[in-house]
Amino acid sequence: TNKDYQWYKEAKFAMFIHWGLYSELAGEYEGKRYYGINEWIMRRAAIKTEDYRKLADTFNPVNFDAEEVAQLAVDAGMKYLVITAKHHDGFALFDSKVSDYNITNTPYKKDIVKQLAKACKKKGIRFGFYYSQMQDWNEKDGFGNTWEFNADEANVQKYMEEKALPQVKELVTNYGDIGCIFFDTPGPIKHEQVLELKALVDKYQPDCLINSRIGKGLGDFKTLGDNEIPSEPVEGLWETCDTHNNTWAYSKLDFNWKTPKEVAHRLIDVISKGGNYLFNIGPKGDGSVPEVSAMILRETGKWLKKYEEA
Ligand code: FUL
Repeated sequence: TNKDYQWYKEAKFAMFIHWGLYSELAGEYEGKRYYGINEWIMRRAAIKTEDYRKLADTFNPVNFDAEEVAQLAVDAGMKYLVITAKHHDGFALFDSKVSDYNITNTPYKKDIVKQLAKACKKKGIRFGFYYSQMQDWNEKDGFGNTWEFNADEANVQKYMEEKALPQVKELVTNYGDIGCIFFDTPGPIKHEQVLELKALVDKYQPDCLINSRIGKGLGDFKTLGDNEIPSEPVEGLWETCDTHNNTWAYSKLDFNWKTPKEVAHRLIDVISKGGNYLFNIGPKGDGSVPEVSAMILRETGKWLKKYEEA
């Protein structure tokens, strides 16, 4: 890449945040428990769009404090933060004119992406977002909702033109400098579709770094597999995304936390092989960061400080 990537090379440690309507369900739907990745609960429980959308009527994360979250990242020694602006469920955590399926149409109303972008700027760390460019289970033309829509009839190009591209445009034009974008699950994306998406980002944010999950090998840096730590050094710019238990989004059923020592160990492992470590937390439906996640981050930060002083 010929973009300014020096900051990314030096960053080493970053915060990933998976947060959305699924956080409200926290691993349980209609009395049934779904262990494992909770951000996939809509698919795993085959919830119809009409029913899943009802979660927006009660989503009211009054305990969310953007500055506190950004401060937590700073305290841990992290240099950038990436939040799920729109995950596979299709719900936008930002004020979108493109689709009314967004945070402003919840009791909470306030733009979460805007608050976090501002808080990161204030605290001196870079801001980035996650955007699911192909999978959108809320749209019949999006990719992935096979339990309700007929995949053969989906017009993914239409979905790209009417939702993904215009929403990404909103994200790269309304929120100041975007350090990086984490696209995900490109699936059946076509070469031309990747080029169009990339051109859009490059036009408005020429230095914004795009990850490899945009598809077709066209990213500026490589995101390895989920929770993957390579056994050997990797060439070029890359990151490992890693979560602190067995889910990215909050689940009340998951207590399989990594200890601060394990997190520090994984961080060092990744850094020593030349990568960045994007460590994930999942705020609860009410917006608060689970106490254990906060503890892990603070303890890891303390450990790093000691190491720097030595
Ligand atoms: C995956 C997604 O499908 C997961 O839900 C999560 O967002 C992870 C980081 O990427 O492929």
